[in-house]
Amino acid sequence: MSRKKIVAAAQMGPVNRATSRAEAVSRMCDLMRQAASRGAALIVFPELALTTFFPRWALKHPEETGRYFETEMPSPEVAPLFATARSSGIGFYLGYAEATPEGRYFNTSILVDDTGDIVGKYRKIHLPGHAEPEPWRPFQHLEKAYFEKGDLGFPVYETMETRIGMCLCNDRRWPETWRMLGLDRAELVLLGYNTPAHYPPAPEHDHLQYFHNALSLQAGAYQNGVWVVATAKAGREDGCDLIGGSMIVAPTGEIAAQATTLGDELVMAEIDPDRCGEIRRNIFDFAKHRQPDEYKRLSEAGP
Ligand code: CDT
Repeated sequence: MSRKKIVAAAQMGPVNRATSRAEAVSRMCDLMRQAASRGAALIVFPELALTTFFPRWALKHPEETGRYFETEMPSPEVAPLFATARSSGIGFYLGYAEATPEGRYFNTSILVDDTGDIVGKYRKIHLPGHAEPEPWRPFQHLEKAYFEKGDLGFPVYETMETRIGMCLCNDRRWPETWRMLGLDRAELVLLGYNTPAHYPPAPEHDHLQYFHNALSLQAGAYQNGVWVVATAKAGREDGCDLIGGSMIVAPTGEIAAQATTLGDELVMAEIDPDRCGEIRRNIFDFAKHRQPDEYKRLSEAGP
């Protein structure tokens, strides 16, 4: 039986500090309804989709950052997203800031199936930026201050007839992320991102931000034979420009669909999980061609 399905990247324009969660969720429900009406089975929202990208400010943690974290999922404000998913019969990926009952803080994504049940969770492992405020920067990137490194590894979930893995933003730049998911036979990798157009430590690379996004996604897809749905929060958010470029990538590394704006926009394509075999039975047949004995340094501390 065919496992083909239509998937959607729900790119979002800015969610400013002054934007309420209810407004953000209402925009997300609109995107979800539109995607479902166009036949989508699964929709992918950005990293930290419910709020502004608050690590760009030096705030007292958790006193001032607390308002950006979710202590329950779904909260009453986020519940309409689950209700819309259930009534539309569409699954979703959502990135948000998670505060646990024990007072731990993670940059998290969840996978919700087409009946509205949470079936998977990922906590971001590659936290970029810095742990202390750096006043010389035009904006901060304090993920290392506000979040703990994820403690769930790189799980792959079998749901909606597909093996689905997740990651978040900076994770996509690391080949280890993709290989961990590939080794666990993921067929579809979902990810959300917030990528500033300006990178203060190396501004000479600013013009490469879209290229490096596509390069990472296409290489990760091809080298592991997986489909990818990658979704940006884009545009000028609280004065900081975020790249767009949300896309769906095939296991061959080809871009199947791509955003053309910096606002709320659906990027959709039909995917066939069975096509992963085109790569995995051939050039990247891991069982036949990988040489793990030669890769031992990969699990040691570097450089
Ligand atoms: N959110 C996130 O991980 N953003 C980073 C920005 C560059 S590192 C400061 C990214 O890899 O896109």
